Amino acid sequence: VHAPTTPISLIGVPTDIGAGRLGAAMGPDALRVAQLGPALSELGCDVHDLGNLAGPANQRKPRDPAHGDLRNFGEAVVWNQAVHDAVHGQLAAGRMPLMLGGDHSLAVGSISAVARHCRDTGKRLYVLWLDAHADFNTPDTSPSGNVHGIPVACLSGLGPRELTHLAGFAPALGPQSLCQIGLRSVDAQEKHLIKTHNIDVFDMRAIDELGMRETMLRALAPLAGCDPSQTHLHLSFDVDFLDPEIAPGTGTTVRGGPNYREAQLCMEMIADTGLLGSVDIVELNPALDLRNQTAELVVDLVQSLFGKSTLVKDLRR
Ligand code: 6HN
Ligand code: MN
Ligand code: MN
Ligand code: MN
Repeated sequence: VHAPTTPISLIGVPTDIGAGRLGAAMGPDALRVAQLGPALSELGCDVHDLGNLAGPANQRKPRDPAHGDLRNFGEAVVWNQAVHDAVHGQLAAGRMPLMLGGDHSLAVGSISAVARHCRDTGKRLYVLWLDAHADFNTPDTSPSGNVHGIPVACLSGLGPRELTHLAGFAPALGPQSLCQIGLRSVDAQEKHLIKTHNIDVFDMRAIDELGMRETMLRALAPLAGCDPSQTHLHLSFDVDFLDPEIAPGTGTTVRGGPNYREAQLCMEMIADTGLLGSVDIVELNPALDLRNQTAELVVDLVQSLFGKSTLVKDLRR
């Protein structure tokens, strides 16, 4: 596997506007402290850190019935517009955006921009969503009112228009374009929505039964034989996908996630497709981490995602 030749743009999104607790706003700097940029340069990638986007502060507003019964709704919209514009600009310039989150609400903006780019260029879009959660609540079903629990619904066309239509059309994502992996904490009403929307899900039970290799073979099967110039794979990587024993630095841990080797294999198999076009790294919360170990783990995994191989017989690196 070779490092992608597309130049990478790191984009910090320092906000926890969509989360239930503070701290994910420090995620971009924790990833920089853990040397994310240099770790990618070391592999031969061309990387530029564009710095952080700016947006409204988190005033921890209560749920607001006038705004979909969500918390910080207006602020989340402003952040997502900024994310959408930045990601769309980088894609149009032929670069690969890598979002340093920030909470998972930012995926509405990033994936809307990717969807728009794919529509503009006639590319096929496929999104892999690695997460302990489905993030498929709507404002009506959300138990928390937190915007990081609704991005998949928004991208599927369910939710407030300000978030469903960021790309200028909706839904940004059809069910054929999304696959979720690692789920183990899904609200009852989310299960209904996943079923009605026919979303492909490999939950932890599936990973237990199939193993990570077979899970990833099946998750990536729709991309078999795809022309790299016509296909765009987006990875939305919520750090709480990982088992909390190895990744404590995130706000909504759920035990029983993938271990170190399973996570590495997952990343290596995504790298092997050669189709990766954009990435979100979200929900890293340095205030809950131990000596930045979760950030360091994420950097290690992202190296695999960008072609670092543990194969002894792969003599390229
Ligand atoms: N995340 N399902 C819960 C909610 O509040 O809607 C948890 C969501 C967690 C979101 O981790 O990105
Ligand atoms: Mn998430
Ligand atoms: Mn999650
Ligand atoms: Mn592209």
